[in-house]
Amino acid sequence: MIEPKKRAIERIKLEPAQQLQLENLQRRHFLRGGLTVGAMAMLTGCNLQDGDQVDKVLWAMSRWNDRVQAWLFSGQKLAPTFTQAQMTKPFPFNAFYGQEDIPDLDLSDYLLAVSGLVRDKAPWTLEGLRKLPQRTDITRLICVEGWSAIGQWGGVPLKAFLEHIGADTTAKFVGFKCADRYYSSLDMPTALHPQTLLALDFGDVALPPEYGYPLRVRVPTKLGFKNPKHIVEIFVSTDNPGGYWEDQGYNWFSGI
Ligand SMILES: Nc1nc2c(c(=O)[nH]1)N[C@H]1C(S)=C(S)[C@@H](COP(=O)(O)O)O[C@H]1N2
Ligand SMILES: [Mo]
Repeated sequence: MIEPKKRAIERIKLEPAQQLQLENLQRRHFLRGGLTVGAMAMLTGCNLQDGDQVDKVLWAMSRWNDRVQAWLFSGQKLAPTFTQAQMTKPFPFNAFYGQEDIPDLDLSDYLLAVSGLVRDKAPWTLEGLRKLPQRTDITRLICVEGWSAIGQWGGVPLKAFLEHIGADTTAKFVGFKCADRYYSSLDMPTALHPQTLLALDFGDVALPPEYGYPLRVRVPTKLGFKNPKHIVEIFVSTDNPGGYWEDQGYNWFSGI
C-alpha cells in the first residue's frame, strides 16, 4: 500500500482576519476556486503567515489571475524556453509517494490505450509513437509545493497524436490515466497547444523511471501536477475527468 505524503500546502494556516481578506478578494475578483494558497505563496514569493505582507500577496494574486484569464483566451501563447546551460541538474523528482514506490512497468509489453471520442481506438506501442512527428523544448516545470526546475522534454505533440487518431477536438477534455493510480486532464485548447507533448524523452535519453517512463504529458503552460507521468491511457471526453490533486481541491485550470 502506497502511503500518500503530506503536501506542504496543508501546513499553511491562515489567521481569521487573513482568511476574511482572502475571501473578500476572491469574491471581488471572481477567483472562486481560482487559486490555492500554496500556488499563490509560490507564485508571489510571499508567505501568508507574514501578516504585514497579506495585501502584497493578495494584489499579486489578483494580477496573477488576470494573467491566467488572458491565457485562457489566447490559448496559443508560448511558454518561455531556455538554453541547455540553464537546465536544472539534478532535476527534482515528485509524486504523491516516495521514490521507492515508482511504478515497475514491463516496457516489453507496454501499450498506450486510447478511448472516448476518437475514430481509431487501437492501442499504441512506443515505437509507433516515435514514428509520429517529434518536438523538443527546454521549459520550466513549476510545482505548487514551492519549487520549479528547467528540463528538456521531447516527444509527440499531443495535437499531432489527437489528429492522427481522429479525436473529436470539439469535445472539451482530454483525460489521462497512469500506472500509479494518478490521473489528470486538460482542456482541449491546452491539449492542442503547440508545446503540449506526449513526452518520450527527458534530456537526451528515453524517460527514466522517476520522470515518468515510458510516457508522460509535458505541459509547460500548466502547473506540475497537470503533467501526468507513466501514462497508460488517453481518452477524449465531453465530461471533465478531473484529476488526482484537482479532485482534492486544487484548481483544475492551473495555468501558469
Ligand atoms: N503518475 C504521476 N504523475 C505525476 C505525479 C504523480 O504522483 N504520479 N505528480 C505530479 C506532480 S505534483 C509534479 S510536480 C510532477 C513532477 O514531475 P517530476 O518528477 O518529473 O519532477 O509530476 C506530476 N505527475
Ligand atoms: Mo507538483
